[in-house]
Amino acid sequence: MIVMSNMFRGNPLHTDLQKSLNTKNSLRIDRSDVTIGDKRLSSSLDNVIRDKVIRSAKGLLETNLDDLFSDEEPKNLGVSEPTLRDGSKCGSLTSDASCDTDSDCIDDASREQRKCMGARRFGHILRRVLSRNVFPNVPAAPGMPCAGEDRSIYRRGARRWRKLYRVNGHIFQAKRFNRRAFCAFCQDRIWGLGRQGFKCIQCKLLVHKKCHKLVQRPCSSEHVDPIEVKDDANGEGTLGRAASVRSRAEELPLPETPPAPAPPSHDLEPGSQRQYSLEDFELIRVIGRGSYAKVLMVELKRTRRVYAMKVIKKALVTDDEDIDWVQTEKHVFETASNHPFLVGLHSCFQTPSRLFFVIEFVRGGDLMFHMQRQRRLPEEHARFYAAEISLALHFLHERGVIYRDLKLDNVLLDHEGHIKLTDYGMCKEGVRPGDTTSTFCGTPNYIAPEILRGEEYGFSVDWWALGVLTYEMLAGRSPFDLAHAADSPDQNTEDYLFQVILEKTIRIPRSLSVKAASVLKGFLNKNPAERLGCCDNGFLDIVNHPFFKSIEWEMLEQKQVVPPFKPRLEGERDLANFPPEFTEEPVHLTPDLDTVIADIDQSEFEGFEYVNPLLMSLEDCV
Ligand code: C58
Repeated sequence: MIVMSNMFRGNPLHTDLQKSLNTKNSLRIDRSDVTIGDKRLSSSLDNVIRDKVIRSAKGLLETNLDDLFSDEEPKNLGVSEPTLRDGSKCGSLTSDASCDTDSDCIDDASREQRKCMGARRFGHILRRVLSRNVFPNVPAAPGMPCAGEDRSIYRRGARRWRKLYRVNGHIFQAKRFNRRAFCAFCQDRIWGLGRQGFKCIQCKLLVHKKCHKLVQRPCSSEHVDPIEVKDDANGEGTLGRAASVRSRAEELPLPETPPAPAPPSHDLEPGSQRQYSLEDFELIRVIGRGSYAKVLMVELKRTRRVYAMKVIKKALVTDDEDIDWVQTEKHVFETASNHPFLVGLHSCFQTPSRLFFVIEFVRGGDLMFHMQRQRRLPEEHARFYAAEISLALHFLHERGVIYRDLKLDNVLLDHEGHIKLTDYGMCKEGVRPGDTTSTFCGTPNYIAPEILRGEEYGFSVDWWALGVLTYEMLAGRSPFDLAHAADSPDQNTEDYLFQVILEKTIRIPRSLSVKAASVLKGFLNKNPAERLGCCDNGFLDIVNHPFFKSIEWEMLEQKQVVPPFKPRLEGERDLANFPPEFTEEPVHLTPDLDTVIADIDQSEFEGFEYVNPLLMSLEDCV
């Protein structure tokens, strides 16, 4: 199944720019059932790409992640000057949204008629500290826990979603191996990333996923020393994996033992932790849509504070791998918390048909919206955004996460003009330096050549995407601009775009400085081994690149550098910076259908509920 968020936005004022910046469908291919939107991949890509894509897709399963929250306290620091030159209000935009289900779909005509959102009043009370980070305390350094932060909360629940498979008395659980491990059945190494092997939770026997049903040796229920040895320098595989064939016939999901009781919270009396539910929120607007998710702007009724709410239909995530990505999303929220340039999570809850992530709200809109109004950015501005994004990416990479969906729409601006990345739904976690993965996913315009070539890839794909995004900021169009191909049906396809990404020499506009041209060439090197940020010195090569010479990286990470542009926000609920294309989309959620719910195994989602305890205690104070 390939998943994609067809989110086209078009601003009639800048149609060419729009066309050029667009091509923004996030896609993911799981297993061999490959379609892009309503197109079968086989008819959409040439054979070579198709075969590679399918090979990649068969290999590994996905994980995903998602969003966070934010806040909107007007901070009177007197730091940023408004620099918006264009005072015009937003125009109508088009969206080619591929709906998560038909019931939530809106038709093309109504999409095209979307207008600007009106201004609304924010009824929040927010503390200064929260406008910086997710938690009310400032961590010693980005990524460090805040005082009183209980990190185990992120893992609660997520663990319980693992399925168990019973064979011959063994109870196998899919597992990711950090060390070299060998299959007790076929003796071969258990290769690859992701949950490539199974481990019996009783006797600890390790086997390939593909071998687990063939295991003859019964489970002794006694601990058998697993064949697991320390990794060595050459530990990474160059051989392809055999496609693991999955059959559900003998898989018996078992109830798992309940998780250990949560350690006491520092902020609350035990048992006083409140859960949220849909009734606690007023749904204000649809603000975004992806293949798996719809994103709403909501207000917590009790505090009148505003959040982004990512809504996922359970029916879309009911197989193992998809559940994995929901887990990954939660894990990445954990990783992302306390980093100034990544959105944070407020809470999670569910209804019979849906999962809800309540995310800190970042109210300055996204870079796509700002680019649509500015056409192209001065180098100084692009440098600032590229540098903050680099810090966010580097932070994720250091923690084993490939972001995989960097694009203008996912770069949000807070009220001061600092960036925050949102949508962890495409992330891959558990990646060590030198590790690679092979899932075909991303947003077409930003997909790195190594993904298209079906190669194994690592963090390099994020630096490529940063190259594409920086090019867009500086040139006002995509480096793979298909605007001129618009009238030729052959050239207006995803296949053609992929061919261009793979083969076309990227032309840098002459108007750009030598340093800007050099940084773009560095990031947009089609060979990941030579790409800026991917060589021996890694991130240091970016830090030391002449284009970033004026950046004071430490100050930047502390949010001590004044952003070049401050979103103009009239009131606390000013929506003028938001993309208008969803304005007329009904904000309600369709009623749960018994027939749909009957097919959902609710046990898969046990433990999804979560409340960020520090945020909640904060709410209690206000
Ligand atoms: C913004 N591109 S996660 C709208 N879309 C989204 N906004 C936010 N998170 C997400 N504060 C999305 C999407 C996700 C996955 C599916 C695709 C869309 C978000 C998170 C936190 C604000 C937004 C544009 C926008 C930015 C700000 C306000 C309104 C719209």
